[in-house]
Amino acid sequence: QPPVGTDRLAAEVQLLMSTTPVWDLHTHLYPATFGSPTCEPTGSRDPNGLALWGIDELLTYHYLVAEVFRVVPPCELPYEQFWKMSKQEQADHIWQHLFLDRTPISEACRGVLTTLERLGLDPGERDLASYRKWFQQQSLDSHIDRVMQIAGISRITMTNPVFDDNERNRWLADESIGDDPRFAAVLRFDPLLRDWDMAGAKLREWGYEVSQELSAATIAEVRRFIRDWVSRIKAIYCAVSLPPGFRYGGSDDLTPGSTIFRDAVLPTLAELGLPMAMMIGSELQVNPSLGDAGDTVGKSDVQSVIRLCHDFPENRFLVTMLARENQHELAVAARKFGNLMVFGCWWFLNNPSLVEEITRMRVELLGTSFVPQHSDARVLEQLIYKWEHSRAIIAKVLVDKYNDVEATGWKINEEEIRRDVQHLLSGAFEKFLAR
Ligand code: RAT
Ligand code: ZN
Repeated sequence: QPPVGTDRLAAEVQLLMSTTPVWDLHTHLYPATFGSPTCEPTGSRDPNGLALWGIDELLTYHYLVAEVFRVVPPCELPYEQFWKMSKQEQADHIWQHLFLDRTPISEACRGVLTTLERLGLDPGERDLASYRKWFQQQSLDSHIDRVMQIAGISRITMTNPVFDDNERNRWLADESIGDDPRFAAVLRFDPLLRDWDMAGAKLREWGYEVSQELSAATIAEVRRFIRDWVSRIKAIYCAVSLPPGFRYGGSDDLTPGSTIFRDAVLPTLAELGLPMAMMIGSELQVNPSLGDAGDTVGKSDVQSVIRLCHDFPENRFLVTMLARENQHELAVAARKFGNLMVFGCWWFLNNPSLVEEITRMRVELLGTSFVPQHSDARVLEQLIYKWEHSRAIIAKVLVDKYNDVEATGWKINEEEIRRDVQHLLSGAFEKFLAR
């Protein structure tokens, strides 16, 4: 293969980056079998359904809820009043104040516009009624195919919180609910590590013989619970989100969360050969009136991650952190431990300036041995903008890095670019899973 020149190199990278399929390793999306609160053309609708899609869901995304309360403060529209409004009224309110009365330049606002445009609608028309009409004509199942095709997604990884009654009951009622090959399941069990009092009580209710004290018998039952659910949902990994204050102090750490992690969760996952994902740094509900939008970020402890990677060489850890301040230390930790896979620019970091800074730094420290991004999409069509925006930045960083290398006389051919892009967008994750 002939080496590619600088302009061709940029064009080649951009093309491959925008056409290579992505395996999205963390979303909050679901197949149609989980029901949807958005009305189908058939008229069917599940008010508690978990599969979110459509323009009203896009506009009421919690990132935009937080933004609208900055411009229409609660003294003008009390929180309770907003939450009492119908989804469509909330969407109208957000459209009016964030898109019409102001210029929609925040990343979450811009995302809605990119999404509309890629779906073939014209954001320039600013015609919410016509967008609604278009969405009303789509049926979810085939719309999923279309969105995945536009966004270039090969597989969507769900988040399946087993302590959520709505979700758990759906799995119990229908064993095949997760069988859609476009989606992969992930067992999420935050309360096990964050709130043992609550989690223990629930496990007892569900027929596991656990006591509040973490006796050997209790640990064995927690292991059984994890095994049962991993197998029921066919989880490809297990996951928790942890607060900035999360600490793992090694074998002497007897706090309930650490004991369960060390004695129940990690040995079970090692036995099952599944990675453990830790998303660290979300301080929950600092403003509960905002609902899902009420969480914030705090600085976390990378040393605890290092201790876990060191003490559990048989386990694999997928880790992302929410604070910008933790990113460098986490990337350095990944240089020390092959069982640590750094992934994504999570939530408040998923903004172009930060994605660029973080991706650049990670490439400089880790080459291509990390997973640059996940979407965290909660509403199906967000896959489109989250991936389009991120792919453009990852491409930009790669072009710069390739140019630096080519300046030495080392030439990079198209096959090698293809290999790197494929690795960044799906291969690194796939290989880590299969290890
Ligand atoms: O990004 C988000 O939408 C957050 O609300 C959380 O869901 C976070 O990503 C998580 O998985 O806990
Ligand atoms: Zn998430």
